[in-house]
Amino acid sequence: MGFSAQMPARPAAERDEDAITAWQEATWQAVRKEVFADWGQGYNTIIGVGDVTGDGKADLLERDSAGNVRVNPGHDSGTFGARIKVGAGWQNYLNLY
Ligand SMILES: [Ca+2]
Repeated sequence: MGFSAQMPARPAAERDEDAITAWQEATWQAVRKEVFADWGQGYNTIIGVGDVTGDGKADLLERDSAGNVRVNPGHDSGTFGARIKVGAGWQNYLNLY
């Protein structure tokens, strides 16, 4: 059908590569924040999923290679709380969305 779920068939006509690069070098560097250190070796998926805990704050969801799924509840300060196991048996799924 001429398209891929991963790559668009052609770039957006409105895409301004110079503006994107400038944003990445200036704005993104100023606002990015380390939320965890030395993290992720045991995880094969880490995604921002919105609010799954119901408190109105965005959370992180991660899956380890054994298929366990955990959520780190987001805080107003831009940090995340300790992980909470919310599922198991998800190792056979290629992706989580
Ligand atoms: Ca939340």
